[in-house]
Amino acid sequence: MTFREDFLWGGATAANQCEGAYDVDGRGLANVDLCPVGPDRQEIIIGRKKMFDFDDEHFYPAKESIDMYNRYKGDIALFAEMGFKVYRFSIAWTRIFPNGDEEAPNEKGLSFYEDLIDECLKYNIEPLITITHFDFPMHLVKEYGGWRNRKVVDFYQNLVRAIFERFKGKVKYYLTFNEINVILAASFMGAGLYFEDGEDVEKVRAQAIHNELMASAYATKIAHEIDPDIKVGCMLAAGEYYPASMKPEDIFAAQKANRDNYFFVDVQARGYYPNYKLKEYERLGIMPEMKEEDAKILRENTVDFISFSYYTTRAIGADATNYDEANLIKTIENPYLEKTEWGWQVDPLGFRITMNEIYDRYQKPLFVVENGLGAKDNPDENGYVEDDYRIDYLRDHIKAMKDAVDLDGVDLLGYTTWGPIDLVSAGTGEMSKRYGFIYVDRDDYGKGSLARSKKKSFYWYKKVIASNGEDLD
Ligand code: P53
Repeated sequence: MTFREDFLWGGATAANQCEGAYDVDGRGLANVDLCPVGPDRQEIIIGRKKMFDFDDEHFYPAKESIDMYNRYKGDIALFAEMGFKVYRFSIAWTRIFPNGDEEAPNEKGLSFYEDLIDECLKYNIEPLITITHFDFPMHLVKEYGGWRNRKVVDFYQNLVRAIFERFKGKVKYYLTFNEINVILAASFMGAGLYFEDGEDVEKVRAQAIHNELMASAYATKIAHEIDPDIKVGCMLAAGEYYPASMKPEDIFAAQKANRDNYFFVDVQARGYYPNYKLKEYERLGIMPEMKEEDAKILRENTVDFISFSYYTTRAIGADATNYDEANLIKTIENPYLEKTEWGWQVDPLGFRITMNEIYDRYQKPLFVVENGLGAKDNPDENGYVEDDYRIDYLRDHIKAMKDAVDLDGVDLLGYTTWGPIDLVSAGTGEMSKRYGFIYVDRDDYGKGSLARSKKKSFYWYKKVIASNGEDLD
């Protein structure tokens, strides 16, 4: 058998993209609540258009999402029916600390997640918790300027301490930040950063990144102190950059782009800033402020494993200008690859390449925590979807993952597909960009019964899990 006997098969979601119930049981307002569907979304999530409160002109899909806050028992029962070994979900920071800077956590928030965890454990599903999946309290945006402020590192420590203490003995796997490198592309959604005109964006961002890296190291430290059995992982939006040609300048551009992403993991997995980044910061005059203890904290608290999302590879050239606007993370068109309906390039071999690159670089266990196809579905009158396109995508990627394990010897802990149940898209806010094995009756503007139904891929994935990845037909 290719995959280890205890291989963790499952699916992954994020609080704001599935829970809804944005204002109940004391929950505070978060950045992710304020990202509307439609043409303004892009400017808002990158931190260029200000959206600090709801207005009447926009539709905000996270307010209700797919109402998993109220329906999680039924949804987890469906995951269990597919045979999930693991369920990756995230915690809404504002359920635990509604403003972010309180002294004591909100009991209703903690007990909601404890119930959710217990529901998983009932079916022997291992909970894998993302501590923050783009989530950030709006109070900390307005009063502290988001992750640019070092005080936020302390607030984050309060959050993780509350979580680790409460769930001790029940939860073994944690991720500190979802797609930590998304701060480069979407600074408001990824890190609560809004940029005023004339601000040195790169400088602010470098400081925010440093603060997040410190928060991540402190979380690892606190986790291991509270419960030595906890495994903490970092999480990268992965996908190798290919050079546009064999021209050395293009190769160099690709190396630079890859380093800009791996920089985060370099610090989280090795415990220190790589020279190429220190030199770049010096050159640009944007070296973040660091405290005396920082170097030691980073060095002593590296992650136990490396997790990442993989949807596609990217391509870059030294003089390229034809960047594809469909992608939040920029890429030029790769003529050798097909594209999805949303313009994401499909590249299963790139998955194997990416896994090898990460494993070569860090030599720590890997965990694939997102992969999948966002596509339009056409359900019949019973809500059944014949989603062979989704099955094909997943099959090809699982095969590539098998090769990475079988032929290249990558040490792999598990695989969770993105959005096992249809949910709101992070990039576009649409509901119609569906990833699920389970269909949810809801459209881009909140119409629909929210009823759940099984797609063809539901039965397929069940078989994949039951055979530990051997039966992919
Ligand atoms: P959607 C950009 C690039 C790579 C992954 O994305 C990204 C993004 C943000 O769109 O997000 C991750 O929903 C993220 C999930 C997200 C998923 O990929 O735009 O961790 O929250 O839903 C898929 O199709």
